[in-house]
Amino acid sequence: MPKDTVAAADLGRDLPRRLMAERGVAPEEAPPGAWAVALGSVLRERIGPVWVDARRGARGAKHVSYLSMEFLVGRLMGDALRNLGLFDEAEEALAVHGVRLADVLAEEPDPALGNGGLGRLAACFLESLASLGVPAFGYGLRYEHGLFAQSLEGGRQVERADHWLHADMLSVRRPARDVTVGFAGHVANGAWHPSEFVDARAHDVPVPGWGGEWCATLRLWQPAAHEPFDLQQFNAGDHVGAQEGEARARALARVLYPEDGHEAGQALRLKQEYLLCAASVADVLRRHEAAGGTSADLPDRAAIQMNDTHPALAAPELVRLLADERGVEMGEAIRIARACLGYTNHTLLPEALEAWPEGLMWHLLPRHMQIICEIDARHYAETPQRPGSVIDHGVVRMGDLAFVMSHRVNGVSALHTDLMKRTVFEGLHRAHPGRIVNQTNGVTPRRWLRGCNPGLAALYDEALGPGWVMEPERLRELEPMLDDAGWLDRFMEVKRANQARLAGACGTPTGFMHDVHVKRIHEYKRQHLNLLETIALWQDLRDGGEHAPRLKIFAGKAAPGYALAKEIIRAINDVAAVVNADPATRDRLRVAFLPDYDVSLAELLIPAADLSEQISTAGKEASGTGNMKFALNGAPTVGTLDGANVEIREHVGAENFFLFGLTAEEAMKRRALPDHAARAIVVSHRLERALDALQRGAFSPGEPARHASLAADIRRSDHFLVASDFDDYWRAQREVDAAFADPARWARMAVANALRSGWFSSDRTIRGYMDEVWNVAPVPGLGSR
Ligand code: CBF
Repeated sequence: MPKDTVAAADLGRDLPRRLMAERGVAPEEAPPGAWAVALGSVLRERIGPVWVDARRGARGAKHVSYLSMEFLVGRLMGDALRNLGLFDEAEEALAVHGVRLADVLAEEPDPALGNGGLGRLAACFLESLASLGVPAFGYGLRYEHGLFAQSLEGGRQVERADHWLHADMLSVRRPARDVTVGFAGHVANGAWHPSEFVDARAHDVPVPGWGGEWCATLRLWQPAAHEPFDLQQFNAGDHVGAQEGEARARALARVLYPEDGHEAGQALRLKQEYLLCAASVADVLRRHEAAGGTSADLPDRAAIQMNDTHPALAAPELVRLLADERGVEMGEAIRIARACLGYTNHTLLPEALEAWPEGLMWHLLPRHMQIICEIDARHYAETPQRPGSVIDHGVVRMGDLAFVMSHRVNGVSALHTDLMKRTVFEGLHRAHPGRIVNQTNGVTPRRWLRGCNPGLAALYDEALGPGWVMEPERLRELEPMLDDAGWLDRFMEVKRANQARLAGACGTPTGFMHDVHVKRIHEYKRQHLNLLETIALWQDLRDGGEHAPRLKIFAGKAAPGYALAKEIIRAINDVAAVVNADPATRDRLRVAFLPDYDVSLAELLIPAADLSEQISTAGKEASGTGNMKFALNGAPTVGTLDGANVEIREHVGAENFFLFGLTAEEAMKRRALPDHAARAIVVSHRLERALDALQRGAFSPGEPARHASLAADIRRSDHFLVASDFDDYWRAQREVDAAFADPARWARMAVANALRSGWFSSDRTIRGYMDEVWNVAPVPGLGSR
């Protein structure tokens, strides 16, 4: 267990007291929700001294400021208890009152402050920074309703507002850190005079590191009206209009990713991004100056990371604050900003690389546009290679802006970084060789192994002692266990217990291979490839084929405006309804779509998985982090050579990975053939039959044309090469069947994956950023460096 440096915890005494103080109820009548509030309050008290000490200890040291529009943190209290070494004590203190800690922790809402990998990565990074003892702030927005809560109606995705803030257990309001942010207006003599103002209110979430010795801060900005209430308007009878300012300000952070198919949505998103950047950069400068820093020495004390292009406005904002408000010469301001800033690219999909219309930018951020023009002109003049312009065809290309204004730009897996250099950033890479570096993603083993898989953690503790959680590469020391049948049995016993736990929570059947495909629903992630294979498998079983009994589990959210992704969800559910009801096959094939995929559901699903589906079109998934979590929890991958799959396969061994599909290079060539889909379909009777069943309404008898467009899309355009990869995917899946049919072989594969995936720890990734991007060190005496 981690060293308990937290004030001698007497949770047995404090929890009931706090229950009465916070909720006015006695222990014997308290529901789990009331206990959760009490636990949150006690935790804040326990974390407080560590947090304050960390801030004091970091004074004068270089800080990392991680700017991200998403922080998919998941429930926080369990993690905090574990990292502080208070988990067992909390369990015992509650058990005295007949209450289960698990039930109490389940009362904490899972904040949907992110959409997918990029947001979850940011959360892992903060925890690793805290565990390694690095002074660090995460900066994000406090979305009132997060992404959305997903439910299914008739197999269709329905989006509802997520009301998570009713029980935000750990955050602390910091009014002294509030910032006022301006928009629009005009520029006179190089000075910006905004015409609108919004207050960014600071809410701090503590992120204690492993061992309870250090704590990072997640500072979330909540917008509020600068002038919330117009008394004169109210008294004149316009009672609602008098509060309009408040409604407008709150709209800024009501939801993550407001629909941007219209101008109002675009403006809202741009304002969100600027709100984050303006408040955070102001806060970074305030901290620096409060510690006696000057503009010139900012790069010695502040590393500012832009998580994707979303916070790219941090660059012109920092230049503005230095040049306009502190009188630094423009060229010098740009140089200082660049020395502080780093940019992480997370995707090469053209539609995901932000480009803001110039008109909108001039209207909302006129001074920033002037500065961007200045940056662009200077960059053009300084680079004889002429790599292209940040402002191009009426839009501001935020990827290029972030690149030009960063001293380091990184990709998130070896393949992705290589593709960055060869495709989207080819010109900029030639102009600035050495600026692009790779930092392969990672995940925190505290949450994604110790926390979500206590059975497996106990096995490791027994064999290695608890220290592996900060050094997961030590799991390789257990490789001799690959030849120990008894140990392999115990490992698989844990897997079965995790499947029973999932069954208890979600009603999934046991006794089947758990084949799990969970992530955002997107064509490039190819849930529809898996679905077509499911249909083909069902057809083959009905024809008398023999295959390992499988439960195909899908989960994930589709962006509200992404019609084809929603269509895929509906098709999965329609297929599930037919397949699950078929008495001829239901003992060998089941399909489940689990609604409302979030961090908490992932924590249940991943440890229960036998097989990890990572089947994106090669070249499209920047890295993936789910792939790492599955491998770490002992689920071999069926996957393409895409993103970090490539490195996972290298680590776990090719013999423990079910590879299929075109490589990134081959995929690019294949796509260039105008009739690539037709060519693949004509030679695959199996694919033709599965597509035909979907297209003719075999799974939607009441509405035969329901899935015709999905099938037609594959037949006609198939940009993501579902048809071209289908047969090889089928082959790989049959190899899975054969391996699974041999329990000893499967157990070895599962264990090899688990023991060899320690490299994919976010601690390793963070050390890479510390050395190659941020040039920061842990505070003396802390961290395992
Ligand atoms: O790098 C983290 C993740 O980011 C994404 O989710 C993203 O939002 N662009 C990518 O799609 C993932 O491949 C990547 O792992």
